Amino acid sequence: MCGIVAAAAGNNIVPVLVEGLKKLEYRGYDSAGLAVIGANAIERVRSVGRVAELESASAGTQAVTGIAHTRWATHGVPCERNAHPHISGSIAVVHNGIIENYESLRRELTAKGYVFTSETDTESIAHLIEATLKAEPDLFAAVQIACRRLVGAYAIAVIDQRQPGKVVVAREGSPLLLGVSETGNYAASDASALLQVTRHMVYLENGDIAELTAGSVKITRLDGTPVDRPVHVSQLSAAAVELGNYQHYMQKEIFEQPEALANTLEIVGGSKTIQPGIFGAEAGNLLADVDSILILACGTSSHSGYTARYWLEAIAGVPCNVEIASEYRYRTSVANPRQLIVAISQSGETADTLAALRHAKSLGQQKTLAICNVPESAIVRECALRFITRAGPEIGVASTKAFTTQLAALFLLTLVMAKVKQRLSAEQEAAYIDQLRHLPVAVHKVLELEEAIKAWAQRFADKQHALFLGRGRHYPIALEGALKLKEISYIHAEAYPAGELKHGPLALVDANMPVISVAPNDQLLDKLKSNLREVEARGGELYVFADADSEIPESAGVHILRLPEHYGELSPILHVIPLQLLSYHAALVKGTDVDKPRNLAKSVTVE
Ligand code: HGA
Repeated sequence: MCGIVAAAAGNNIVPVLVEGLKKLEYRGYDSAGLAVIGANAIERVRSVGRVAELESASAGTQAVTGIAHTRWATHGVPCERNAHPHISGSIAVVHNGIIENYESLRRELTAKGYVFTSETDTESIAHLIEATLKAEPDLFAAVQIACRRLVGAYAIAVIDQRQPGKVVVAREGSPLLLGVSETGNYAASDASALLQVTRHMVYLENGDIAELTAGSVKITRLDGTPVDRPVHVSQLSAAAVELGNYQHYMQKEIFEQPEALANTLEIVGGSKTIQPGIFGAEAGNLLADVDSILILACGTSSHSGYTARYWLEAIAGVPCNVEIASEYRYRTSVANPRQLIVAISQSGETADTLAALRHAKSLGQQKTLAICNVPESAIVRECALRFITRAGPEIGVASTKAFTTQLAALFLLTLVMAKVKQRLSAEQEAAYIDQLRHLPVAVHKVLELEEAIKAWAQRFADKQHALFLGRGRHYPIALEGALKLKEISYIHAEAYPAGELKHGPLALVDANMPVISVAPNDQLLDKLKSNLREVEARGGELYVFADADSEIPESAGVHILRLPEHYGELSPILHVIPLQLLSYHAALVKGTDVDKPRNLAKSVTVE
């Protein structure tokens, strides 16, 4: 979601702010802006659209202290008036998150004479800090006092024309880190924005506030208690966030999957067995007492959870439920302290998943496991156990390599649980490990289907709707295929377990409704074939992803692509790849903004 960059340095920081925003573009945004401390007044530039436009509009602006922002609107339409920074008197503020008590603050500040010029919740923070400065002239102290009055989630950065050379930042709920160096100090929503100036990062905790100048960093809690936060040297490679020879990040990330899986599975090494310790030192004891699993996630991560449910129940014999995090956190549920909570999130900052995890813990569920792609993220820090997928930075909004590496992690969890429950022989374990090890090669072969899939995509571009079918552990893969297609090509797509077809969606099938089916050669194939006949009989156009040995004949209305290998339990990991490619190429034909689909954001840090 929206991105923040802030800088206090010894030389002109405008290029650093702009470059930082460019690195955060992947998070999704609709407008951008920056403000710097000028010679006589705050200088602010805002624009609706791309950071490149902000860059042109701010050409010639120079300063040593400033803040910048990409906004993904939550309160008020995307327009210049609502774009950040927001100014009140001598101060300017950028904000990521949602202030829940903004209406009462707005009433209070309006009564004091402040005039609101935007519809955002953020503007109330600007006026609140300005009002506080009247009694407490020090910016750091005033922001502390003002933040204590905010309810909701925020990461903010503030500058004051009357206190040049200083940036104050604070976080509660939304991500924010500092980048420290000898020539200046910086803050941003994630490390990729600051690699241009430093590798030395300090991760702020919720409730932290920091003051940055070119030569100093001070961090306290909101009540003023000083805190020491360690400096981490970021291992993120700048090249990992570059596009290289690819046209889009999504394409790059689809093709990085063999490597991402190999890196994620490296933890298994050359061994023939898997130890619980891959989930953390405490895992052996903690998992021994687990009687069931509840997976909490949103979007694509929930689809990896739904797939894992089939594995966990079939292979490990552990009852497993999957719940959409935003639903779970608000319903009254029956707590089970022996249940393992698995929170899955690419960024580890997904607001709903984080809140659902905290809700589970507040109910007394202390057995928690994070499956995330970002080691220093909030979800990882707040779980007892963790597994870090090693997909590398995922920039495209539509998740691809994060999904397949989550599946690999969840399969490892399945094997560990099966061992704990004594349901896995040494031979079975070794065979599964061999299959896992071979996965990168198998994925590579599936990627070779790209040319054939491109031809299919041509036929999709003019369609309004599409139906995805799957059965068993491939039903979640159909869900993921439908989500990918709607996210980036804006073609309306729905997924059904194929057996449900006759209970409703068959009514929609005609020549204008392509039906995409995931049809691996498993025990449900014969049932699925009957479902496909039902579509064919109604004039529907079928696109089937089958295994080499699934005997489904091609005919006028039935197009078949065969995956090179039949992959048993791990087949969902292979079958999602052609669906990713299909969505990608359909979006290319339609000419949509593949990496930044309209209205969507990458790391969903608001509720
Ligand atoms: N609520 C603020 C900031 C939105 C945000 O954090 N987006 O990711 C606004 O609507 O401007």
